[in-house]
Amino acid sequence: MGKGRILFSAQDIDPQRWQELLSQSREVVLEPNGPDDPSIEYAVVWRHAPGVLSKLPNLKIIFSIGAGVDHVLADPDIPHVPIVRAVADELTQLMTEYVVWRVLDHQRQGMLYREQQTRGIWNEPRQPAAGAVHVGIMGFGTLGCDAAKALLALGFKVNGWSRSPRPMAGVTAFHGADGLDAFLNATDILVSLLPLTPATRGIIDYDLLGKLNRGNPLGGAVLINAGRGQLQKDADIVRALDDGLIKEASLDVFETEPLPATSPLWSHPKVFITPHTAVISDPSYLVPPMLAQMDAFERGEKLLNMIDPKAGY
Ligand code: NDP
Ligand code: OXD
Repeated sequence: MGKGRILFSAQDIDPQRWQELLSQSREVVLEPNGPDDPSIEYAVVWRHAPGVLSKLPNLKIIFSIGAGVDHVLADPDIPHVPIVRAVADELTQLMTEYVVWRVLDHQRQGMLYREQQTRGIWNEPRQPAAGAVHVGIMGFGTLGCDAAKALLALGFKVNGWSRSPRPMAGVTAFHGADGLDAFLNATDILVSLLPLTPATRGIIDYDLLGKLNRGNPLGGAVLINAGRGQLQKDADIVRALDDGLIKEASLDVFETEPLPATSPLWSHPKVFITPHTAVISDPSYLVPPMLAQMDAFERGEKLLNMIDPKAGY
């Protein structure tokens, strides 16, 4: 019998390179061969067409092209098969680079320098040492822990917030709803690396931003969100900036993507925008572990990086 076929179903992603790499080991299709195609055993997806997976009678595993699986679980007819999320050292490294880049830019007053340059101003702003700045990482999982290590190596003070206790040497750890306020009060720069789940949707609102430590050596609190856009309320971020609850924000993700042309975030002088590119999921580092997991699964081995559908991540 041949190896199980793979359905590749992804919106806004050119399938060509994915197909090329996946098909080195197994046959890949972009459409099932009829609604009940029994030959498809695996699906590799990014915002797949809702309903397409539930019709496949022999589907064994769903692989998410993203580390976040909210796009998979958004399908109300998702079949009861294991869902494996994207985890790769290269992906983690890219996110750590993004976090370090943005934290350093805020700590070293990059926005102020850029503004001064446009006006030809030679002025030496206040630049607190890394050791005087507390970075709070909200979502202390694969990506959050790696970013924390890099920030600690640069001398920043690091706080972590997770659902369950996640102790790490050098990090002040907080967890659960009960630990959230203490975590925020101790945080000058908030980095969000949370997954989008029913428990985290809309969590970054005006009230939360008001709990950050704004009396800090940076001269105000900062938000960096590279988790998911629907964790945040875009309008609350604008209001928090205008009311002085936070002084600056770096946003990679937005409630609606692409960010609508009418959004006030585009032109806000205290907002730095990247278009959901903190990490670009490249098939060259995601396909090899996917194919290896398919083979391992067929040998009866345990799957890695499976999500808990009840928790939503
Ligand atoms: P992980 O699953 O490894 O980590 C998630 C972390 O969030 C864990 O620490 C978890 O707690 C915590 N968490 C989840 N729910 C809650 C909650 N209700 N309260 C408190 N903490 C919670 O995920 P990754 O680190 O791999 O990825 C994180 C997210 O980053 C992805 O889900 C995705 O949305 C986003 N992402 C964005 C990218 C981009 O380009 N902008 C690229 C890649 C990922 P616990 O440790 O207790 O389980
Ligand atoms: C991810 C993403 O979840 O790219 O991996 O957003």
